[in-house]
Amino acid sequence: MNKLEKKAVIHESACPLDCPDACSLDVTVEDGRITAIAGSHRNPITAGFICSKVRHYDEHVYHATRLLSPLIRVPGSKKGEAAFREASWDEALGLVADKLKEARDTKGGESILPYHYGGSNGVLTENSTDFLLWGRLGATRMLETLCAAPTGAAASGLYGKMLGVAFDDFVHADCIVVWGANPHASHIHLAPFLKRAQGDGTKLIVVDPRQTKAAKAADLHIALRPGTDVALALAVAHWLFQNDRADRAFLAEHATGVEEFERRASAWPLERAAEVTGVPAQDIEALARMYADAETALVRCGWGIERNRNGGSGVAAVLALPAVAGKFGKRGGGYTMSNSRAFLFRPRVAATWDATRMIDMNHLGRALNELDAPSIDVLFVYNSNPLTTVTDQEHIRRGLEREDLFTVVYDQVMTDTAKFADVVLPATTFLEHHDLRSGYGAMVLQVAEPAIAPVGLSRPNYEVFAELADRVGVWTDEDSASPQAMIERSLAPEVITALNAGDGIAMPAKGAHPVQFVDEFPGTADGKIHLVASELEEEAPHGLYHFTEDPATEEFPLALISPATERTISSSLGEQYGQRVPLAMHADDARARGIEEGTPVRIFNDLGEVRTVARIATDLRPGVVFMPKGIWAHNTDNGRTSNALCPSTSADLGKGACFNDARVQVEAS
Ligand SMILES: Nc1nc2c(c(=O)[nH]1)N[C@H]1C(S)=C(S)[C@@H](COP(=O)(O)OP(=O)(O)OC[C@H]3O[C@@H](n4cnc5c(=O)[nH]c(N)nc54)[C@H](O)[C@@H]3O)O[C@H]1N2
Ligand SMILES: Nc1nc2c(c(=O)[nH]1)N[C@H]1C(S)=C(S)[C@@H](COP(=O)(O)OP(=O)(O)OC[C@H]3O[C@@H](n4cnc5c(=O)[nH]c(N)nc54)[C@H](O)[C@@H]3O)O[C@H]1N2
Ligand code: SF4
Ligand SMILES: [Mo]
Repeated sequence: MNKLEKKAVIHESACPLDCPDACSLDVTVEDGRITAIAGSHRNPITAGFICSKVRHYDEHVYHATRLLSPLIRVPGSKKGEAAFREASWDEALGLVADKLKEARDTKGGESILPYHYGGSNGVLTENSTDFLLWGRLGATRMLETLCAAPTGAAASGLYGKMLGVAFDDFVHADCIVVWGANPHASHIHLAPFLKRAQGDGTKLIVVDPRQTKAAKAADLHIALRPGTDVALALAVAHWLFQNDRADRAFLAEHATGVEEFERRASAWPLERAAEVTGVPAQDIEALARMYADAETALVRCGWGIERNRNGGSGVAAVLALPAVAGKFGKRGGGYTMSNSRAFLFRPRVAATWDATRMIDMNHLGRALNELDAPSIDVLFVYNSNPLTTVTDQEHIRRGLEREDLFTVVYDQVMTDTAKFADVVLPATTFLEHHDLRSGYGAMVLQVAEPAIAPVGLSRPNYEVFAELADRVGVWTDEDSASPQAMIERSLAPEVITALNAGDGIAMPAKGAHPVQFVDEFPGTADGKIHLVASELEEEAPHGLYHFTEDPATEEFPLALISPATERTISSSLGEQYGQRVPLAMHADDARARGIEEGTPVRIFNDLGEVRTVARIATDLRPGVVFMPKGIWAHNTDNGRTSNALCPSTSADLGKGACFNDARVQVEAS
């Protein structure tokens, strides 16, 4: 070790985790080891602070469950038991390459299923050499439906995905509606701006079945039943039209489908909406009035709206409100949702992989157990932990237990899914490899270079997929796995120039503070807002803005919701939290079942059961129970998690997963 390496060195980095904020980081390295991670000011939104998850990310990097070498399942051991022996990369990749070639040559490339999501990954570690390999093997493709599919469809249909209001422009609004979002857990850098705005007199409204931190601080909390946002938003729209608070001049100039939208909204007088949403009619009216009265009003539309049968229509109805009320055209007015379109990436290799069959990632259980012609014989999981994060968990577990399925899991730590693998491959973390990441809240693009050498024998995705491509004979001399070449392939030359000028960080060419309808307009073909977009109308099984009743039955009356918490990012970092996670429920629901704080409970429906203890919650409405997303087998008494109870049904748009449509019964056990 030379002297330089012994000194503390601060490396600039960027957080690539699945979080809207895209923080810029200062990573302190001493003797080749990370000793501190702090927020920097390079991305202004970071403002020098970061979440505790990433402040302690070194605990993930050096965790006891960190994968340090390739592993091969011990012959005769049961899948799921995690009985492995260490292997060299050469042996492990040799085995994987043989299985891939055998599958392609005997049953065709479609018998291979790459399962990936890329929640914690940028341009270089997802959709780069991996897609080149899968495309050339002709593997089965995967429709991405776990997250943001309904919001994406609705935003594209209505606005052609217009960029939203920047977090630091929230202070210019007089009224902010946080609708189905949980800033204090899921995008913490919005929270200080909400607080500042409230300090300056801005009214805050929160629409959420739970009393989140934002809801506690709000002037009005609308604790609606999950899955009823479409009814609530249409009732608000109807009230605006009826009370002459709609901006008809704006609509005439900038929107299509106005008459039809008004007609559909008119089906939702306050009383009907009150019945469906479980929110008193006067509260719905108060929401409409506060929103209409505000000179500058802003909707922060989150992902909590989409994860149910009515999710697409719910998001569309919420996004229609600023158009109906004429709230665009002022700094801090309009809406914000995902800003992932702030940077346009060039079509990557994915564009050339378009002929093979596609399966819905939310139907992994079905794909592994029931698909034929051909069946899935090789499953390659990376950038994802599906046994934990995907619905219909028992079905997936049965698939993973198949002795005739060859499963590869490529991850940083020994996840629940990895325990079922035949071959486990060790991946680097973002502090050990190159990546390029754009935020989806903050409008910023950042290069992240390695701060430390790979831990153990771990290797970055772009190298491993390139080597596999070579081993199966589909790598060519024109291909490159060098970070620089991959960046050049992904970005337009002017973006690369901006990145170089900014020393690894770039803002959108138009700036990071767009005012909607002043310097940012709908990206639809005619530049207008399509309130009843024909493609959405065609896609939604019962038409856009249709309300499908609650799936609760007498047998399974309670709505189980499973949104994010501050401790983990989806299931990432869950290896650090081994504690039992309780089921939160309202005192009335508990009392009716003879359950008290700490009572062991069985939560069940037709799909499965979870055993843990009850926690009596004061932040839930009766009829709604809560167990977070991303918890691991070690967090419950029977190794099953919320997704064991979530159906693999689809939302009305984008085929989005319906995590919050789980309906369950709970009993003391
Ligand atoms: N700490 C942390 N941050 C994260 C993540 C994480 O796991 N942990 N995940 C990241 C990812 S992948 C995503 S997609 C985003 C998600 O970020 P958010 O948009 O905040 O989404 P969720 O946490 O799914 O849900 C937000 C809120 O919606 C409420 N909700 C549930 N059902 C309904 C409903 O039917 N209607 C309404 N109006 N509200 C409802 C929930 O109670 C929750 O408080 O956050 C990202 N940031
Ligand atoms: N019940 C319920 N379930 C949900 C949700 C919900 O609301 N409720 N929300 C859903 C949402 S919004 C999302 S986005 C999904 C996310 O679900 P997943 O896509 O499964 O995301 P993570 O759980 O973060 O898992 C990512 C895995 O990739 C690994 N990884 C990270 N970087 C790399 C890398 O460079 N290389 C390799 N090989 N591996 C890497 C991490 O260690 C981690 O194990 O979960 C969904 N699941
Ligand atoms: S997870 Fe989000 S808040 Fe935490 S450091 Fe990363 S970008 Fe920032
Ligand atoms: Mo997500």
